[in-house]
Amino acid sequence: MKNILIIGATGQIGSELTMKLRELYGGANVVAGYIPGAEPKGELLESGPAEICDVTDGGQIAAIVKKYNIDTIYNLAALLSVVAEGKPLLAWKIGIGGLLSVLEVARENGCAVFTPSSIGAFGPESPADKTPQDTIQRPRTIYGISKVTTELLSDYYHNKYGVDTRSVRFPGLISYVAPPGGGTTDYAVDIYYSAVRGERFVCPIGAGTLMDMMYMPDALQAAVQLMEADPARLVHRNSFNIASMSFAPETIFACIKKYKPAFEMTFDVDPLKQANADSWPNSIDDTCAREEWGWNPTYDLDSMTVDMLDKLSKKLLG
Ligand code: VAH
Repeated sequence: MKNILIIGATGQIGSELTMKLRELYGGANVVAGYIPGAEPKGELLESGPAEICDVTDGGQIAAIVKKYNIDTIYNLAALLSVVAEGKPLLAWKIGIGGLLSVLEVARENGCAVFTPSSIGAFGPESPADKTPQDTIQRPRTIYGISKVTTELLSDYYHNKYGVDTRSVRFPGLISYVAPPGGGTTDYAVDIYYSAVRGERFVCPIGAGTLMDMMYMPDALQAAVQLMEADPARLVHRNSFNIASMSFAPETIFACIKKYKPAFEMTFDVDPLKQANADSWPNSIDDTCAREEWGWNPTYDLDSMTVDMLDKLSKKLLG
């Protein structure tokens, strides 16, 4: 039986991953780690244990690992690309200082560790179309630099100490439960909120800007499936390219408009977000994930749009 700690359990990914893992492994076996000011609420609070867990405090992590006999840590604590660019030292402290705390606790206690990377780990020199699993990575953002370092440190702890570290390079994640936390791809979430509220959407990303995106259910499945994969099959570990769809703003707008004919969009490009987006892949090659652990997404843009509009209508309009 798995005993799991999720660090960052009330964030965009964590709030849904915690519930999925509790369904799979039992509520009592999945500890929601959070920081003061981001306390778990409602079903997340009532469905299992929760502990204050500051990713930069190795002692706090170790105490929780021992208290609950944790064997798997999902480390989701991070500042996303836009917020990180405004607070680079904090982004590094959380992303890398925090990761080292987690890896040291995992090394001392025999825990497996999942720490997400991102398509933001690629840069302008990386091939932009069908970006390969193994290629040059020289991102220009502190977010991307921290994600490349995350990949290298996670591999280091596996190769040197045998820690079972695994990771995927998430694209932009789209969900309706918890809002994203200040990323370049947030527009692909915000556009659905505008459509359901009957508001014109002002898009901060320019027309024609392709980015990989993924619906949250597929992202959660990827994390769980990778951590359950047979280690003997893994040629790679940190970090797997995974992909499901790639689109530009006008494409997602046109898809939504099929179901919301009155929906309108204009552009007001945010230079920082656009610079990030321009430095990231247009599409990525996820052959290795498919071959090594059976990655196979289920949602495309149309089925995601139908589900997002349905779920947000119930959430926002009752
Ligand atoms: C961000 N949503 O925009 C994140 C993601 C690929 C982008 O890592 O920062």
